[in-house]
Amino acid sequence: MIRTMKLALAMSTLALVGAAPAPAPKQWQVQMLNKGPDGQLMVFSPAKLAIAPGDSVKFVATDKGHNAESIVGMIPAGATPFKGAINQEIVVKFDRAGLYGYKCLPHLGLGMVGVIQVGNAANRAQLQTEAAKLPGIGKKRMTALLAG
Ligand SMILES: [Cu+2]
Repeated sequence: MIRTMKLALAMSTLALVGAAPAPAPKQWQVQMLNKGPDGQLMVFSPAKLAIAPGDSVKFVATDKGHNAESIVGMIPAGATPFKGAINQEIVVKFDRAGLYGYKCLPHLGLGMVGVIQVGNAANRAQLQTEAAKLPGIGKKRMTALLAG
């Protein structure tokens, strides 16, 4: 009888551990800068960020004259595009897994691009194809960000 009760207690303890909730969603920050910590001009910092599905990212208008918007063809299938206005801080919630390529509209050709990886990177090949179509330094930096 006592042995049975001990077993039942052990099993209920295991059930509690198994039911532990997923970690709470996080809010990350990406700064929009005229000059990055490494001296590069017109950057998102960090330019590459890995987060979990359900997390959100705040694009902070640290310097003026920038925005953050997803690039057509560079988000996972079924994901919602996002577009902030110039000088506007936006918070974007990422529910769908995959890679998201984004840009600052005025400075795309100067290389102001970034990548958010939400969970897996299953759509990497598609983004690499699209990156090759970007102008100027945007193409160069995006290709490097997607290299793995
Ligand atoms: Cu910009």
